[in-house]
Amino acid sequence: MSAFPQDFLWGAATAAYQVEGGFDADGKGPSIWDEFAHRPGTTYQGTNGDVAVDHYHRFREDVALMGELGMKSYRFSLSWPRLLPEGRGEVNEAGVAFYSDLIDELLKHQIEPMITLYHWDLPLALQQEGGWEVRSTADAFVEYARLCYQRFGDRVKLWSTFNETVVFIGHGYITGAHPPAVQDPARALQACHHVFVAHAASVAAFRTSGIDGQIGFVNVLQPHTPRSDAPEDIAACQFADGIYTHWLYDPVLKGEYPAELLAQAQALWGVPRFAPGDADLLRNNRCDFIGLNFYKRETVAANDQPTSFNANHSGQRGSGHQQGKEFGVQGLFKFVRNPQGVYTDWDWEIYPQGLTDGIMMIKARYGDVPIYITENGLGAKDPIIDGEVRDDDRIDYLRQHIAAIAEAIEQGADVRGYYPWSFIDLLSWLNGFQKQYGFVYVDHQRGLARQRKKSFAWYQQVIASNGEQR
Ligand code: BGP
Repeated sequence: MSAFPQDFLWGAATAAYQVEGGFDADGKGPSIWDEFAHRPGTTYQGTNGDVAVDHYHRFREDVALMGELGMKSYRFSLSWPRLLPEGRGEVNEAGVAFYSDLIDELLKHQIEPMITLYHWDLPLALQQEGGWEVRSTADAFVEYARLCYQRFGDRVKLWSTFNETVVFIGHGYITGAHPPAVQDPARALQACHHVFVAHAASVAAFRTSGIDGQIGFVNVLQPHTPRSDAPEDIAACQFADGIYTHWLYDPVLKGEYPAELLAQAQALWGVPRFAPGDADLLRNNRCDFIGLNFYKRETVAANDQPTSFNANHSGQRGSGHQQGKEFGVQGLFKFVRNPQGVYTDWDWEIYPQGLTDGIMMIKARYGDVPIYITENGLGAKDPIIDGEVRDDDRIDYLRQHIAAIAEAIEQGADVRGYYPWSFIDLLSWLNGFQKQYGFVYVDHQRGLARQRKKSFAWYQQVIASNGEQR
């Protein structure tokens, strides 16, 4: 018998900026990524999302492929500036119509939409007013969320507010690799606080909207393992858990920051500053579910040098182990290469057991919260042999991770869905189109023609057998 419940949501995921294109079509406003990627030197070979894979114009063809694959659910994000070009105020009805048509098309194929409200493409107009560093952006987010509930809530039951705070705040405000390219941990923590406030206030708005659905938050799941049994490596590992997990999960699942770390951050940098009512807002608006994006684990060692920040997207292809920018705090921890580890070409350790362990760690700390695996996948340059995209490595990767989820379910975790990243080959934020993740290949030499990969037929059979044949 399958480990997976009958109503398990076998899906796949994408994000607006990475697939849609149509960056200035039909009244869409610019986002911070439109502006950033147009600056020379910011992305791999200057690639950007102007056209991406043109899903904006080809969504019917793409949804037909999703239907053929047998997907039960599709996780995608909405572009805030496509709906509200200035971030607030006037609504772009053409943008509403696009998402409305996409949702209808999905439902026509019996595919349950799962919406992410924020996958990093902040309206540029709001960045010009201070972005996440100012509280008014959180207010604008709630206005945007309400608009989405009103227009799409009759058909969409699964919502999440934010995707991966650790990445867009960490790279946006510590390493500077993502927009707005700031390098200041204190500013990062205040911006992050406004994200939590925006999340909690939009959960509150969801609860009063009358939508018969669930709302959650999507985080990177990055398990840590100490390099050795030495007490200093174990302590370093616990500290990494505190920063990469507790800081980011506690506010949305427990409704409060981890007390000790909060006290340390406030003593060191004076942030995050709370406005009156913030603590209650967080406490009263916890998530219905948590989305976990799992790609890799990190091995952690003690460090007597300044600690660096490091998350998905830091690594360049074949650069050896990725290095992040410094937090500016002496001697906390560092990530090191695991000599026994198997790594992707982008130096992300492949460690499926980490997914089981990570899910069980979430259950142990936060109780029986429903879980969706909202991203998981292998970024690789796929081989094309005799015209076929033979992505056997991806099949292997996904197979092992599906087994890891089955294991967690058998151990009692409430996992309700699996969304491999990604449905289709799309734009990797900093790596252009060379880092592929999809079941569907896009031929950039032949007018963005779609082609099913070997993994497409494989995943079709996984879904049809509810995970038994893999
Ligand atoms: C996650 C993001 C996705 C996607 C994925 C792969 O962190 O949520 O949007 O980009 O990582 O990352 P990359 O394209 O850098 O390999």
